[in-house]
Amino acid sequence: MADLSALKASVLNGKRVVAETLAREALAAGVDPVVVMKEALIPAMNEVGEKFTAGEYFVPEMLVAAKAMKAAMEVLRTKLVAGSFTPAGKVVIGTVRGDLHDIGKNLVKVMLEGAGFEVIDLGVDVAPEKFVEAAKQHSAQLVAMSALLTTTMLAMPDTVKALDAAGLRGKVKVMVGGAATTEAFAKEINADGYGADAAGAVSLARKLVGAPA
Ligand code: B1M
Repeated sequence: MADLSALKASVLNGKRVVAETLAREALAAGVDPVVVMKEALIPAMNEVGEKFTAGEYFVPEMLVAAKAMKAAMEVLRTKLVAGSFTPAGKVVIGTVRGDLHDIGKNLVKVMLEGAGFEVIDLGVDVAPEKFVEAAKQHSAQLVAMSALLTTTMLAMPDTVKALDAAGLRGKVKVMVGGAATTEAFAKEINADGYGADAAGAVSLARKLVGAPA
């Protein structure tokens, strides 16, 4: 039986090798990778955030936890993307200007790939003009932006405006997400949708490109 609570604890304590091993064991025991994410990895990072807010964790603890989370996610990745065939659509994804948080964005990327989307990942700290350039270059149907900071979410409306100015808004839908954002914020900045989590991001992406649910 896979020990998801030990996996959660390994991420919380920044034990990268243990996290990687336990993620492998969970898959070998036949646990659905989505369950591993929902029951171990995401709750672990949420708890890291709570500890940071409470002053129990500082940036170094957050960093090692993030590294352990990434290592475990990398193990799940192959299983999550297995089974994709014809691309459901092309998505350009990135974390917005000034923001270096990429765990949630990577999770959304992997889930989109798993759902059959072709994903062009621009990484972190992506300027509005980079999103525009990539959307044009790859003829993407969707631009997906992630922001974790209340300061950096303000780069999202700049990107929407830049896509507008480049004449792309008729061709490209925009979805936003990340802990700093909300449905109301998405509406306010004239985005086409908001994804609360990685699974929500997939349903929304399907809806926005008109792919079957
Ligand atoms: Co940062 N950090 N951090 N951090 N960090 C937060 C976000 C914070 C909430 C912690 C806190 O105070 N409780 C806080 C932000 C406060 C605010 O603005 N309101 C914060 C801060 C303050 C900072 C620094 C400023 C700290 C400092 O240096 N003093 C600094 C900023 C650096 C920068 O970006 N310029 C900083 C740095 C870091 C680390 C580098 C140490 C590390 C990031 C490592 C990395 O990503 N590679 C880090 C981490 C790990 C966190 C917490 C603990 C965890 C974030 C995370 O990975 N969560 C975080 C606290 C928290 O959120 N609980 C915190 C797990 C991840 C799966 O969730 O990214 O929300 P999330 O993604 C979810 C959904 O939001 C959604 O799906 C995902 C899966 O469900 N989603 C989308 C995400 N993107 C989406 C896009 C979509 C749709 C859905 O469509 C496009």
